Amino acid sequence: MPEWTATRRTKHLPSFLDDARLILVSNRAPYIHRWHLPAPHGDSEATAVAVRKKGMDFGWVRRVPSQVFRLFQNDNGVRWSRPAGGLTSALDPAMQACHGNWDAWGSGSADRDTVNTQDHVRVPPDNPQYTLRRVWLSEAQVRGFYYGFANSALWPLCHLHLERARFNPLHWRHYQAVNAHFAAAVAEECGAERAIVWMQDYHLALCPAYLRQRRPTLAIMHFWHIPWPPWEVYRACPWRRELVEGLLGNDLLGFHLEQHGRNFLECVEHVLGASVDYKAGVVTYAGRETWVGTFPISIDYAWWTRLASGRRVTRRIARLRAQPDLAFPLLGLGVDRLDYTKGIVSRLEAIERFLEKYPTYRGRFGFVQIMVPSRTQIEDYRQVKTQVETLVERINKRFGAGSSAPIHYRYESLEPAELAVYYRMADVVMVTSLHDGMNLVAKEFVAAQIECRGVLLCSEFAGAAEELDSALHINPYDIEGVADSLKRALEMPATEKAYRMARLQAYLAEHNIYKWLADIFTDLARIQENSRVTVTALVPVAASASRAPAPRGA
Ligand code: GDG
Repeated sequence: MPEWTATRRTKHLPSFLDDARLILVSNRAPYIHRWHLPAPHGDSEATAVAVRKKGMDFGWVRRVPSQVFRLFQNDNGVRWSRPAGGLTSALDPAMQACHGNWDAWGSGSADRDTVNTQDHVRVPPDNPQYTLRRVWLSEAQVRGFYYGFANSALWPLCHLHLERARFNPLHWRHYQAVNAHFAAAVAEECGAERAIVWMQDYHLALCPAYLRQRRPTLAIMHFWHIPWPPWEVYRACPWRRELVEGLLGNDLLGFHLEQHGRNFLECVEHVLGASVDYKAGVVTYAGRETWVGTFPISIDYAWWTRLASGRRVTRRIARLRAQPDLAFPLLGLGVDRLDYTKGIVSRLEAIERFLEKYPTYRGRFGFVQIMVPSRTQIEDYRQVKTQVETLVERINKRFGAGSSAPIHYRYESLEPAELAVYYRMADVVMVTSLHDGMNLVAKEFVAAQIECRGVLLCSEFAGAAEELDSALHINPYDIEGVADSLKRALEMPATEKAYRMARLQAYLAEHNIYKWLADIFTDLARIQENSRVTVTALVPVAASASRAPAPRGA
């Protein structure tokens, strides 16, 4: 029985929050509403294209006011969905347990039509637990801030793909403006109440300092979901000073791995010449302290296990297994947002090498690659898609016979229940990230392995590898080595597979998303308590071990 359950978390949260309101802030929203038919104000280019393609005339729709349009639409006119991605899938269960308030960009075509006058909507739409406040961005802001600076500069920079990073001053200006816009929305949301603001990720690096200017005494913390690069790479960013200054507006800044935190501290020291206590993990700059801690994110383990145990899943597996294109005795699986950091091309190359080197597996081993569309407006992402599809075609041509092609490729977004089906059915899951903050797919697979018969191949460059020591660790740059590890996984005795999987499960059942939350809030409480003591005593308190963020896995 895991120690940290949703119920226990809910019970303990008020003491962590100390009656303050929790406001979570991220770029991506956990729920998106879309018009099933085109919206009257035509705010979705995708919908417009779909309508054009189908040759339908929805001109009349655009001429009626939205209130009237909504009467025509009825409930089926608007559909909601959860975006794919680690941040929202990890934090939604946490927010459901905390009943806080989540502020995020409203990007769906029906988002404006589903909020009240304060831009609020209760979510999850089918079982409301907390309030989502939608923040509106213009198209130019989305291009400059989201596709531009966040995903074409910071993302590649933090994942060590310097050659892909584009540092464009216009994108930077949009990034600044959007961060200021978020800070204003959050300040308004806090009102005069006591609140804890929890920022998320690389889209909002400047927001903590902007918010601090407006509300100097607010408790602000931030979780950085991706790696922080070493100084030698980070220094390439023309706005390296502004970014770290922005993040030092936080009281607490969390990373998945100790190494990422250390990289951050080194960058702060180099760029700002700030005073850094590496042992305690604290920066003193401009008269205030920012604590840096390590908190490896996790999943709602029990939820995934329950999902995978359902009778519908069992029936669906039987149906899929009966399909001729999946009727292989051994099945591998890859699940990723389409991203060059996930090493999908290397993975396919390793599978090709495996089938070439070990011909007895031809016709006996199939591989399902689920690739979720992501950042499709960025050229680098379109190129990876083409590379992957070319490789899939080549492998299937080389090793396919009749209707049974070894690679079964799905380029689409799937519901978690369908993902659970694949996780439970797989003999092996390949996580081949070239660099990854954590990788939740690795953890979800473990939770869904009800029969303990699958093997996890986990890249040593994914944060998950640090905790998941009973997985087979692989180096995705070593194609030959990955091909051999795949063979080892498939030939592993059933008892060893079960032993390894059971160990991983025991670890994750305890180190789940609720423990992650508890660790972060306990640490924030410790920091706040200490700063209260400091102020009351009016004497400087030296950084002590007791104030240091909890060690990893503690
Ligand atoms: C960042 C960091 C870090 C997958 N297909 C669908 C879908 N998913 C969900 C999975 C999983 C998530 O997306 C992907 O997890 P990752 O960890 O690979 O996430 P990134 O998007 O790269 O996120 C990463 C994470 O933040 C958390 O801190 O682990 O290192 O890069 O949860 O289940 N979700 C939906 N449809 C799909 O088709 N809705």
